[in-house]
Amino acid sequence: MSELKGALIGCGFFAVNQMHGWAGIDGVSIAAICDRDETRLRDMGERFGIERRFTDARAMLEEVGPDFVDIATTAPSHRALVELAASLKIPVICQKPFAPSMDDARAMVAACAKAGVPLMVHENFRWQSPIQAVGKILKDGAIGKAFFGRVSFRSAYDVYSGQPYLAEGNRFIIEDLGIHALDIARFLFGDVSAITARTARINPRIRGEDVATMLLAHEGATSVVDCSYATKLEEELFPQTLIEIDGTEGSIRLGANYRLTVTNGEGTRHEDVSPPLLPWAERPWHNIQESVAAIQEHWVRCLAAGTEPETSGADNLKTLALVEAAYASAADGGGTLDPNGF
Ligand code: NAD
Ligand code: 89V
Repeated sequence: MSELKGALIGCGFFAVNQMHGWAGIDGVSIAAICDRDETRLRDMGERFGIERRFTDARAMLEEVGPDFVDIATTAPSHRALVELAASLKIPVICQKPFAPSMDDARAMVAACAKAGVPLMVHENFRWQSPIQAVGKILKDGAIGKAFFGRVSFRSAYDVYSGQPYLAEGNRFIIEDLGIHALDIARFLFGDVSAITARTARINPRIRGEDVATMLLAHEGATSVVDCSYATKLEEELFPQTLIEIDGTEGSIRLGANYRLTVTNGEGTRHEDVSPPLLPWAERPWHNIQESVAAIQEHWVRCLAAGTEPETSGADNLKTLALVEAAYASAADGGGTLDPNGF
């Protein structure tokens, strides 16, 4: 099979993980990179030995003609870049948050559908191996039918030094981090018919909300999705997502430090489901880094098989609608809203 030739746009803070992830997948190479910032472009090119460097995305895509493009820029640039890729019939991966508005997100999905090119949102948290382990136990029926769930991410880690833009926007935690937790809730419990949300800003040095508590109605189950960057704990757990599920026949807990507990009619068992530390990864980011490699492998498999990625653009519209509905609910003092109307 000939090598899959990729191109990457955006050589910032997170793209380094994406470059490492691609380097670890047999049969894929990144042929060219692009960033408007020449220093970042040069640094990334030197670090990964990429000679073909561009400051203009169109020039890169037209000259290089990649088999796919990986967009690692922040949300305001996504629509123009995804539509550019679609116009050139290049399959495209786009980082989360997919778009700053539902209109932009729908336009990107429509552009790729019209062009007949695959579109995957890099919504990687559900690909963390501890979360996949929880999903498999649930799907296998070990605790019967889930009727309650909690997806929780609470931390006081300084995310602002690596990603200064997180402190600057009117929106913060739901859009940046809650979006992952909401997607995990969809992954585990299915789509959502109602949501209510409350938010707070605890850290006075940032602009947006850094705490959010959301209540979701799924078919047959209720879940709580809560996230905070203002929670000072005895042990800092960044960036672990903790999960609780109660089912008709038992329960699952993904606790601190990846301790999995499953209780059902057979008793209770414990398992350490720590993610592997990939050779290029660094604690504490290694669970996220592992999920980057996992979602990229999923993309390569889907491209080869001609199947739709789990977190396709169309699928991600539902996660993004939860984000929009959560902000609308919080602005309304916690009213209950149907995300399908967003
Ligand atoms: P960043 O600001 O550090 O990097 C973005 C880069 O894109 C910058 O270097 C900028 O110059 C470049 N860029 C922007 N528009 C461009 C354009 N039109 N053409 C060429 N280059 C352009 O941002 P970051 O922290 O790396 O985050 C990037 C995205 O990744 C964000 O959407 C963020 O939410 C997401 N992210 C995802 C995860 C995850 O686990 N999935 C983790 C962190 C960040
Ligand atoms: O995954 C993310 O989107 C990151 C972080 C984990 C820091 O919130 O921005």
